[in-house]
Amino acid sequence: AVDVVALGESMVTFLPSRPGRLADVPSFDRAIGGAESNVACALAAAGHAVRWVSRVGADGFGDHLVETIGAYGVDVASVGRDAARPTGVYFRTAGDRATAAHEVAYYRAGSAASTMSVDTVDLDAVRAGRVLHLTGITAALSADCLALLRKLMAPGPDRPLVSFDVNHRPRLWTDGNSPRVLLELARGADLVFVGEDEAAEVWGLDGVDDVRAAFPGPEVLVVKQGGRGATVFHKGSGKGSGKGSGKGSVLHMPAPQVDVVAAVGAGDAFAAGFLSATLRGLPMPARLRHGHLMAAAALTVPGDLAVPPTRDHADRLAALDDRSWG
Ligand code: KDG
Repeated sequence: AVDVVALGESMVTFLPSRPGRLADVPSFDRAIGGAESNVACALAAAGHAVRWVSRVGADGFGDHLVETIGAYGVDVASVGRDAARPTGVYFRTAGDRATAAHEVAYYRAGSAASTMSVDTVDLDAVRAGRVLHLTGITAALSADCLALLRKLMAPGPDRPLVSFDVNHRPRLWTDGNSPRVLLELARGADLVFVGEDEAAEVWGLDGVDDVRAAFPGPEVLVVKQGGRGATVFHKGSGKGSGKGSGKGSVLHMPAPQVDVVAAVGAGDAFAAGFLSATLRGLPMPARLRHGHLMAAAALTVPGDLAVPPTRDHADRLAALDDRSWG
């Protein structure tokens, strides 16, 4: 049985060999990126049965993605190959240490993954897990990709629990539709991850209570607050959250303070830690702690995808007493 299916575009990522403007960086190191496969790899490393569904080109970069993600133990058998379109790639700078701002140059328009659709993707393979993890990035790739998300999220008996990370990528939204589309998609999910800053940027929402008011539907809503931690709103009716208590709850969990090397990928790692703990039926405080621990691992490496702590290691860290958690 598959625990989690993650669907989305992955790219070969080029990380700068030294800090500075994109215009000045002389060489780049190859790595991999892709929000959904980052989640899949971290979940597989934590011992879960995970499938990644996507499309890549019939090219060397496509081979590299499939082989690297497969080597994490992720099932890549449902990844389609497109002989006519390339695998997307992207370059980024190291970013400013103080502001974490970095430059990104995507080469992904017309990529193989942008042709994911209800016709090119095996819908049964996508719906086969207990959880289906999706993000707002896919909604921005093409009209076909958006239609695919809508189909997968449509209520029905074969819909798995849908986990949705808003993942607003302003550079991908050139049509001004992101506030409307991302709101619609996030409202339809069972479990939503969103950054407090992101919610302010996309919808002008101010603070965690405003965010909850905008998303009354999802059973579990996680608002990530950067170095300040995260707040989870839980309706407690059962679906998507392990055992239902029948009572709503709100819980804030501070994050461990780390020296940030690169913030990219931390949100994906957080989602993986939270989902892993959810699948294991751990209580809400432990879900948040596992999210923070995975995020800390990603924050402290240059690439998008960190080597996460093992499950045992994460359990030991999550069990540290409350004072260590700030
Ligand atoms: O969340 C990290 C991702 O943003 C990164 O790995 C690349 O998928 C990516 C994107 O679309 O920006």
